[in-house]
Amino acid sequence: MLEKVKNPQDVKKLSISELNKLAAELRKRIIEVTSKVGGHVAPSLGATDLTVALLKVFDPLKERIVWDVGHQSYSYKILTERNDRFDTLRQFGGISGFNNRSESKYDAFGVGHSSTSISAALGITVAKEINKNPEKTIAIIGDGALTGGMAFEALNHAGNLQKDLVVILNDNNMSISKNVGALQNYLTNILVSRSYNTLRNLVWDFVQHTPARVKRRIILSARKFEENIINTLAPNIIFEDLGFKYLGPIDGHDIPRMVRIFNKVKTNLTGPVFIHVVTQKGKGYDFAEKNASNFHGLGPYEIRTGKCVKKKGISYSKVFGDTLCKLAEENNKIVGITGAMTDGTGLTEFAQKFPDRFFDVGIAEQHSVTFAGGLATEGIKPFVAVYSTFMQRALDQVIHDIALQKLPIVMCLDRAGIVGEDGATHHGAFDLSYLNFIPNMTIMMPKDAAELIQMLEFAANYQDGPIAIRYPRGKAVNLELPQTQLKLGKAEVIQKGEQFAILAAGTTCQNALEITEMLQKDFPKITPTVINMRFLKPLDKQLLESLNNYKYIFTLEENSLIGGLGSSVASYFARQKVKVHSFGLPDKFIPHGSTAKLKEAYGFTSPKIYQQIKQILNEIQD
Ligand SMILES: Cc1ncc(C[n+]2csc(CCOP(=O)(O)OP(=O)(O)O)c2C)c(N)n1
Repeated sequence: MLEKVKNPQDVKKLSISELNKLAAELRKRIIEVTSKVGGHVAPSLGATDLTVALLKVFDPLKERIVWDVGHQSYSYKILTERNDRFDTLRQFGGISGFNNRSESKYDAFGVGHSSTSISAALGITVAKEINKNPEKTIAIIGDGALTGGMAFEALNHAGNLQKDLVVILNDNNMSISKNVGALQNYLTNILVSRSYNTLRNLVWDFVQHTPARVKRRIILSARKFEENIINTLAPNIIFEDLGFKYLGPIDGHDIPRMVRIFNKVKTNLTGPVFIHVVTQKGKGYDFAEKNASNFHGLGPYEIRTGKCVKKKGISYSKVFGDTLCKLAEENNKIVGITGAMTDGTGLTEFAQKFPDRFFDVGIAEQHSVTFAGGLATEGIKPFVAVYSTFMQRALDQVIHDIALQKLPIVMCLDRAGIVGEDGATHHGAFDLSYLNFIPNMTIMMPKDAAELIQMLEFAANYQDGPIAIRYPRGKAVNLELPQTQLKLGKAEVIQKGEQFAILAAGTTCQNALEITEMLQKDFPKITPTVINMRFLKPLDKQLLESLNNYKYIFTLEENSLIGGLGSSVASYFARQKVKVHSFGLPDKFIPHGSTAKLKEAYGFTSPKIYQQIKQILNEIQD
């Protein structure tokens, strides 16, 4: 069937039984491709029936459909003219794992970070009205994404504006792991009182089909009936109180029912509508249903066994999690905080061992930081583990709530640098830049796993302001260099040379060592000084001063070249003769692809960096 269904117009021609068949084929296709390239399997399988029903009723080029995060939209991608490219999912030069306006006219809004869909869809709705376009706009948001502050801000605005916005809640009771928070408890309560809602929808259905003359009287009576009797069976629907018409809960795998309700919404209802759809994460693939959290996002796997193909080594996240457990055993003031990323940040064991000192705050990075600030004012030592890219959300909280008050929280920024297949929305390309300009910040960059442990121990005992520690995704490396003492604002000299120095940030120390080896083969007379900077802030100015009479300084960092180590070192030497040449990430959004391919394409491998250094040295020697 997928052979002949190329676009949403083709979906519209299908009968209900054909739609069910289409959903089964979509699932098969998703499993086939993701088993080879990895990806967000469980979210996309869970949203497949919903996608089919949506496209049966709505026209995405007219109504516009905004997905939240976009990780659940693989079926949508396949049905919007991307089936022939679906095998290239998340690979360099292939289609993205999220929605992207530059990839397809069907993608109404670019996504990757959570909780943006209602805001964007509301903007589109208002723009349509200004442009005299009567079509509705649709936002699809998960229960996890609904825990994010932006979603509440948008609901608040939308309920007041009363425009034709349709919000579909894809409620599977899961974020990446189990969803948390009072709102999720509330959604579960709604499910429990399902019979109430069924009855209520019957009343609304009936009202819609009565002549206008009697409609008003019936609505008034129905409201009274609802207030007096039915509300005693169930909680008030919060979304109705916010100005939405609430429909649901609806079985998100019952395609005919969804088609009926979406048709009703399309033709009969105006103003903001909230449709509560209940789905099962991973639906249709046994392993993903049973272990939805593992199948949220993963690398290639074997379809028959559901097992990952690649063996994972010990990651930096695991080193962080293990060390924090150890530190928390010694110090009962230490707490761990994450924003819906317990597994990803390595805090699973901490959560089990210290349930009273662990807080998953939901997809609420801003809140996580200020919450930690509050804890710190009372002498608690919070470690906030957030991916580098998601901490972008909390910039003002870091500046205003933490740094300004010099509160000693520790921000553990995982996934710093290039992250690979998740692409531009997920690379940790900016943290050094967005933290560097903040007064009172201490910024540390471990060169390897052993140094990450040292830095966490240092941070646990540091009381003089906030600390950020940034480390990359993936397998933890140990450079097996002799361990030296860690002192605030002091770099580590790995090799003492003369005239040329390589200053490396964090794990680029490994590149510095590889480049040094290559250099000594081609230029045996040159011995460069190799420095592990350890701290971007405070910058080791005493050490920089000792390099004043050098000819060339090369800096390495897996961060944007604007605002990071290279910028700081270049501005320090601005009035000196020494020339600073910086290697890092360009002033561009880096796309998706394997980390190895991306580093190759953007010149960030040791041989490629060395080629440029060699050229510079050849020019000097000429
Ligand atoms: C700001 C931000 N923080 C964290 C994430 C990581 N993240 C991606 S999907 C997800 C869970 C989303 O849950 P839900 O919206 O319920 O969708 P589901 O996967 O269950 O369908 C999280 C935490 C993100 N994308 N953006």
